[in-house]
Amino acid sequence: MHPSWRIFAGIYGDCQNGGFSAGVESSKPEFGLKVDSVFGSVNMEPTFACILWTSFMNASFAPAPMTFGEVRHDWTRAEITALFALPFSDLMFQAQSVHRTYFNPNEVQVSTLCSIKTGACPEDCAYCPQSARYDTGLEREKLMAVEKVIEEAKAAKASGATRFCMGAAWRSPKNKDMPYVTTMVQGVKALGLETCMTLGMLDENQAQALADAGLDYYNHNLDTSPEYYGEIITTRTYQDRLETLANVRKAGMKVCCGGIVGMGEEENDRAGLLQQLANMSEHPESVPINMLVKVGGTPLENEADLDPFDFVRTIAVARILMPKSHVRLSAGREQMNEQTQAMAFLAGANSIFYGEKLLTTPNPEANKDMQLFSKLGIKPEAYEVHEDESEQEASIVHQLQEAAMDSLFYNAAK
Ligand code: SAM
Ligand code: DTB
Ligand code: SF4
Repeated sequence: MHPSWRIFAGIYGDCQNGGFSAGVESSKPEFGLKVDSVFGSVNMEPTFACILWTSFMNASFAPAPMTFGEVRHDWTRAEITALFALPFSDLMFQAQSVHRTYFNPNEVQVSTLCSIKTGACPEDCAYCPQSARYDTGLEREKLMAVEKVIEEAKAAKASGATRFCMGAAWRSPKNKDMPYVTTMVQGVKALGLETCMTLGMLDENQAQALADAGLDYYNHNLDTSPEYYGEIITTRTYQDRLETLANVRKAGMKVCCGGIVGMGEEENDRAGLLQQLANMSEHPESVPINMLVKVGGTPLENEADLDPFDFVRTIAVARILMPKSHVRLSAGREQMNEQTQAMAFLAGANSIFYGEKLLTTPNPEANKDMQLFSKLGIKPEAYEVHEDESEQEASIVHQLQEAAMDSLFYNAAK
């Protein structure tokens, strides 16, 4: 047969003439369709034939309807591994679809970090420049004075941040530290900023004290998969971390929890970390995905670079698994080019740390970030209005409406 001939077997519908036929057809595009043999045909009212034909086509040939953005807590490792294994474009398409279900894709939440207590940490986290066990050349500092923290928060607000994250190099806060940190929370909150702290492990009372002071978010990362965890930290367990997270939830604060990639782990470990996060009974509201910042003197200083595509894949899978969470393109941006960061936003990242320093290592300069936002048409996400503030706003709107009505009546009376 001439190669341009095509053969089909099946059922043919003809809406115009109200008929169906079953059979084999062969076609040659240049000459139009030619039905070679018809096994049987039915004739009916054209509109009915059309409805029947459309339903048949939808049922048989339309791709299964995809549901994007279902919030689940029962992800299996195999499902997550399968997402990681998707062709890059398919993964990005799914992540984008989920992202657009819940978020404006052109808005990114902006947080600023402040190290309120630097260095000399007793823990042995292999990635961390602040561990007292590694000689990283970092100067240790005492707990920052409350007034100084408030000054830093004011500067962060002035430069456009909406959340102020205070971090301390502690295994856990001492009870004598609590009055200072709770005063910091109150002071920063009074500026109209969202507050976040990361102080290490918390017991129930400490979590409650922070919640009572008005702390919005507590950051405590799982860092990696349960299987790989022991390669990175030995001084506290995975279970310790889960308990702190449970105490944070119980106290009513929002959870900021994520991890680090590029620590020599395998893709299965990245899947394992995301599985732990996604199967929590409530997803963390904020999920920081950090690219390891390799710091001289730490055990991971010579770790091989993670391929940027694998980093972006991790963001995309996090977005699919936790559709309503803010996924943060966290540490490591200083070492990333603009194109990788743009891909991370395309993959569903919608939060960053903004300002020239993370806790102790460099972050891109503010104006560089603003240029990137402008090139990509991204706007900083506005700080969500809280209930009491929305009441205030509603009352302002009401007053404005009343004023408008008054002037109408005034004019009418003239
Ligand atoms: N000491 C507290 C704790 O560990 O919970 C709070 C501060 S600690 C620096 C907060 C998080 O920063 C860590 O859990 C880790 O995920 C991240 N981090 C620390 N050093 C990092 C590095 N070199 N690269 C990327 N992320 C890092
Ligand atoms: C998080 O996940 N990343 C931030 C924040 N939570 C506290 C810290 C990144 C620290 C990077 C290394 C440093 O600057 O010391
Ligand atoms: Fe200490 Fe936190 Fe660094 Fe671990 S990550 S060494 S707990 S400051």
